[in-house]
Amino acid sequence: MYFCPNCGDPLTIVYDKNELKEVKFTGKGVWRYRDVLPVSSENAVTLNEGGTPLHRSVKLYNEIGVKDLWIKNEGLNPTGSFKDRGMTVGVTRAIELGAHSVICASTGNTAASLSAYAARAGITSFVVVPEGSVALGKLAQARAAGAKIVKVRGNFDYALKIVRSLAAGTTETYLLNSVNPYRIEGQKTIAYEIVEEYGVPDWIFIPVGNAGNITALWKGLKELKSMGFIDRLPKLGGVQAEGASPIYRAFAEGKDEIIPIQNPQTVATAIKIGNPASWRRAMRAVKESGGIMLSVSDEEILEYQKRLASKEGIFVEPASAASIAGLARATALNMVKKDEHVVAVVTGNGLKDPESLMKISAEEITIDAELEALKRVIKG
Ligand code: AN7
Repeated sequence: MYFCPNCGDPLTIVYDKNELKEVKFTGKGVWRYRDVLPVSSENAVTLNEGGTPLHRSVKLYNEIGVKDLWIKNEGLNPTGSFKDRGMTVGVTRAIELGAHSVICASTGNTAASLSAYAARAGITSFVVVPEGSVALGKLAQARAAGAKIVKVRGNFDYALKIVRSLAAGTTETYLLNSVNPYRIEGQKTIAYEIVEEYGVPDWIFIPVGNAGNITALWKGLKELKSMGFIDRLPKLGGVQAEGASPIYRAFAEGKDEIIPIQNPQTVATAIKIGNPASWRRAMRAVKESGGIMLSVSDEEILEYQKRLASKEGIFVEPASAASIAGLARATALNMVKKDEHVVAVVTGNGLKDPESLMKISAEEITIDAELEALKRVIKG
C-alpha cells in the first residue's frame, strides 16, 4: 500500500518522538543518518551514496546577485544523481520484504539508480520509460546493470500510472518510485547534510518534477527542527520547466489543485512530467516554508547549464540547471534579496545527457598532428 485511501496522496513515514531522542550521526553519507531511517543498516544495499560536495559559488553568485550561494552537487552520487539516496533505503527495504523484483516508471535517473541497486542486491529490475524521451547515458546505465527495459508509447505520466496499478497490493514486484515512502526517507538525508555542513540558509532551491525530492527535503528539515538541531527553517524555491509546470501554475494562480499537463514538453527530459504524484506535498512544503514555485524556459535552463560549467566547473544535466536558472529569475524579480544566503541543489550529472549541450558549445579546432599547427592555435 503506497497511497492514502482518503486523499490519494503517497503515504509518509512518521516516527514516534521517543524513538528520535538519542539520535547520533556517525560515519559518512546516507547511512550516517541510520538513526533516522526506517530500515536496519546492517543489511544495507549500498554503493556509498550521499556525502556529496557542497561548493561555494565563486562567480555565479555575483552574476545572479546574491551575496552567498552554495551548490550541492548531487551528480556525484554513485549513479550520478540524487536518486541513489532514496534507492539505497528503498532497495534495502525491498530485500527486507523478500521482494523478487523491483519496478519503477522513470524519466531516466530513477531507472539508472534502481537498476544499479537491484544488481547489487541480486534481484531483477524492471524499468518502464517513455519511448524516445530518456537521455542516452541513463539508458546505457540501466542496460549495463541488466535491467529489463520497457519502453512505453506515451509520456512518463502514463508509465507511472500502469506501474502503480501493477504494484498495488503486492510486494512481489516492489514499486520504487518516489511514491514509496522509503525512497523519501533516503532522500531526506540531503537536508541533514546541508544543515550539518552549512547550517540553515535563507533559501534552498531545487528542481521539481514528480515532486518527491522537494517533499523529502522539507521532511528532513522539519525533522531536524523538531529534534532541536536547528531553530528555524529555510524558504524553499521549487523550480519547474515551463512546458511541464503544473505545480508552478497552480501556485501562481493561487489555486489549491493542479491541472495536469497532458503533453509536457521540455529539453530537461528528467523533469518532463505533467502530473506529479507528490504535487500536494510539494505545494504544502513550499507554502509552509514561505517560499515560492517558479518556472524557467528551456533557454534559461541551457544557459545556466553552460554557465555552471564555464563559471563554476560543475557540469550538470539540464534538469539540474533549472534550480540555478530559477534562482536567477527569483533574484531578478526581487523575490530573493541580495543579502540572502542560498543553497541550490543540482540533482544530476551532465555526463548522462550531453546531447543538448553539444548543440550550443563551440571552440573545437582540428589540426594536423604537428607542433607548428598547435602553436598557431595557441597564439591565436
Ligand atoms: C536530474 O528519474 O522523475 O521532483 O524518473 O532526474 O523528485 O521528481 C527524475 C527526476 C530533478 C525531479 N532532477 O525530482 C525519474 C525522475 C533530476 C531528475 C528531478 C529528477 P522529483
